[in-house]
Amino acid sequence: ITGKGRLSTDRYYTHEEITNYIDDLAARYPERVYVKTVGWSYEKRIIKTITITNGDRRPNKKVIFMDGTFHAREWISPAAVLYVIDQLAEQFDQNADLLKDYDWVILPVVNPDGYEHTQKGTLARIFRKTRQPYKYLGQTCYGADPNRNFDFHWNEEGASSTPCVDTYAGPKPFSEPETVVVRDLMHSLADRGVMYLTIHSFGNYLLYPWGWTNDLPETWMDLDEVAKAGGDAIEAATGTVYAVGSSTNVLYIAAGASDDYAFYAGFNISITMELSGGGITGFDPPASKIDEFVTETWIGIRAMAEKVIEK
Ligand code: ING
Ligand code: ZN
Repeated sequence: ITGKGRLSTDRYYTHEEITNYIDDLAARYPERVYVKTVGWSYEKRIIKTITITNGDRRPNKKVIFMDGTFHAREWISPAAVLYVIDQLAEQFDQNADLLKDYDWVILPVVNPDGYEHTQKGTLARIFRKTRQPYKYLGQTCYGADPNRNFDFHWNEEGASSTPCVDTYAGPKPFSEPETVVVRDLMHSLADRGVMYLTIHSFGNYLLYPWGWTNDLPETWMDLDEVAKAGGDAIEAATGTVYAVGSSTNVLYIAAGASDDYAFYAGFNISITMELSGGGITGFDPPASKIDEFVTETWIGIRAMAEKVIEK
């Protein structure tokens, strides 16, 4: 069902299907939905954003920026991001409050090379990083961790300098074309940007800065209030419990992540959401679970957006 018609939540989409899906939405709702090419991956796959508006064409509206698929194996991430797109674009009448003063800029697949790679078999299925090759001790290892590659306290904590490790920070900050794309988007949106959401899996966490230090930002209570609104809404609706807190305090220390960078760049609310897991590895919920997981994710995202909008 590539292209035409409603999103299917009974299977995972390829990068090409995701691209076709958002292109098709833009064609069907030209007054409210735009797709823009924002760059190319290392292997020259196209990277696009979809912007969803209410069509009033008011300039300089506030912005909620969301992305997915930083990590190749976290397949529920693009599925959840597509569901948010579906709700905002197709179920517009029920969600008009979320678009009145805000445009949503959404990048469903940050790391298309990695995502495509994970569709090439059982071993490839658990691959995390980008696909730029790096030589190390006579062998070639692929990719840097895009969520350790941002230039904010880069490689200081919770990242590796060894190319063959899953949390390889890269040879320098922004060594990966994919993170450059996200960085440039963040800076272009920062003056209008109110909330940054990045969708990972798994573990049911709502994480906020800092990831690079144990210290909390001065405005941590604002971050906590928004993240808790998301967690509370999900628990009330489904019983799933999300742990809420700073990345370092709730999960582990990690410098160079996108949420720290977005917060530093001017997004006052910046949250990493780790969705529900499934399958043997946790990264592989069966297709029969997609609908349940993306629906609960949307409940949380909607509640966080409402909290930001009411503030
Ligand atoms: N988890 C995130 C990671 O990149 C994270 C958790 C986010 C840590 C932000 C620090 C800052 O390790 C997954 N599953 O990728
Ligand atoms: Zn991740």
